[in-house]
Amino acid sequence: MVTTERDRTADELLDRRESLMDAAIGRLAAAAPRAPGERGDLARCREDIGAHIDALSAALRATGAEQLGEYCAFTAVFLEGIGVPRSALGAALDALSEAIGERLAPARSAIAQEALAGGRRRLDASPLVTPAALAVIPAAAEAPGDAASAAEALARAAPRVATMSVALSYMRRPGDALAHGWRRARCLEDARRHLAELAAAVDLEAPALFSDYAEWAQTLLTSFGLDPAELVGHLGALGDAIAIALPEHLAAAPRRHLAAAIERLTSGRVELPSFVQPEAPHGTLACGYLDALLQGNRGRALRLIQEAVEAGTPIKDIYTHVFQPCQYEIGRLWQLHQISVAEEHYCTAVTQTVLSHLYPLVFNARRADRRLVAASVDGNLHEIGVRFVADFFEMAGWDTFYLGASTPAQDVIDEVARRGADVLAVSATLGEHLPSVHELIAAARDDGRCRNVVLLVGGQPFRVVHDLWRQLGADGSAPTAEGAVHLAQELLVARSA
Ligand code: B12
Repeated sequence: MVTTERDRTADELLDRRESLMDAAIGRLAAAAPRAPGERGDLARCREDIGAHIDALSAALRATGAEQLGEYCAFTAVFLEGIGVPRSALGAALDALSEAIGERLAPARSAIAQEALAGGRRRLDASPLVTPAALAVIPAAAEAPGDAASAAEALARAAPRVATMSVALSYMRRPGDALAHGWRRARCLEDARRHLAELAAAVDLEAPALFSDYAEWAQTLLTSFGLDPAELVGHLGALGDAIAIALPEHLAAAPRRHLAAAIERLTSGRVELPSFVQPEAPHGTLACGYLDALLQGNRGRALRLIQEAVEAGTPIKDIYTHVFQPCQYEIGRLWQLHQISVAEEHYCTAVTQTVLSHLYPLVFNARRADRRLVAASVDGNLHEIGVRFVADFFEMAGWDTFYLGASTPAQDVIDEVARRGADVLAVSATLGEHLPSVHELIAAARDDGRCRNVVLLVGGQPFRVVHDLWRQLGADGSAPTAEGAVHLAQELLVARSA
């Protein structure tokens, strides 16, 4: 690859980043002693100048002034959203240009200053960022138009769509940008997460998956005090950004999924009732156990379960009616911002310990001469659901090999072959785990050693869309561990008939 003078200038800008930031901020402070912009925050402004240098350097390597113009437009929208006038960004870019003139050799400073001036001119356009204005901006990365599917196009365009959607949202609801302040970078992260979940749902043509995710996100965000209209607005902006970034035939499906999610969010208040109810089967025990967890009293939690077992409560009932609803409730309380991540970790760890105390009872069933390998798919850190599945098979007399969280596909397959498993149980929790499930199932199908193995999938997404397993190429799914055992037995009988 040929290194041009533009590339060398781009390198030098990064090498001299710190000194350029100092020089530019010095000029700004001298011009307006109290504050550049109206933030009175020189340190923050210095960081912004660092970001401008990075953008300029990237633009010199890639598409040039147009890319920098897009960066300037988005930055101006962000800054206006938090009360910093566009003129302040212009002043910062001018100060940077002067600093470049002062610190770089003339030939290179001319290259950098010319590119900067091109981007800077974009600030004079009005309005700065609208769908129409964005439409004429060439795609920064690979054009997604030749993508094989809407999901692939969405994945490729995701970084650009995320930025565009946040800029549009803030432009339409500047009050949000103001309220978010410097936490607005979180909004970009959220947009990327929305897009990953959207791509997974689009890939499987399962709008319910994305609507379910949107409902979850709405509850989470509003528990942090955000206005419910904010997510609705952001999903709308995502749809508009997708309409701009993707050709019409590829934009249609994601836009339909977004419309369905918006419809769900706006058709009534999203309620999230407790998973632990005293009137439910074993509800009193579940309430007591949850209380012990939340009080940080693991001795009492363990005693309650041991007493229930001694009084004859079936182990399976304790799994189904105590541990599972309590784990879901812990998740709900975290989602509603009522307990911390640390409290969630504590409660989960206690339940794992209590589960281990029940193992003498779990492992004493009559043997069935069947073998199960059970694992959470690569990337899935949730291990208790699939542990339940393994334990229910164990209680049915199977020899079980429970591999735990996030297991790489090839290792799972090798283990299935090594153990001579009759059934493989794979667990996913988030929509974004589904591509890995797909890959694992496809790899198992391709491996001659797994030819006779029954492939089951399960976990939260499969509880939302009941026939999702078909699209992923599995043999079946069940919403519960108990159901998984019955299904496996049925499928094995059908196979041997
Ligand atoms: C504990 C927990 C964690 C722990 C897990 C630790 C561990 N050692 O397992 C940690 C901290 C790692 C974690 C991380 C995250 N978590 Co979490 N987590 C939970 C929590 C509170 C409990 C999970 C659990 O134990 N469930 C109990 C089991 C028994 O239920 P289950 O998994 O549904 O399994 C049953 C069935 O689904 C089925 N089943 C399961 N697998 C299989 C397989 C087969 C083959 C079959 C047939 C059936 C089957 O049978 C099981 C038994 O009946 C849940 C709450 C919830 N609702 O589950 C949130 C929850 C799942 N987590 C959530 C989130 C958002 C996250 C994070 C993204 C948070 C973050 N920002 O980092 C990360 C993602 C990590 C990742 N990459 O996977 C959300 C997901 C929301 C969503 N729809 O997107 C939830 C729902 C919390 C909430 N209410 O907001 N989490």
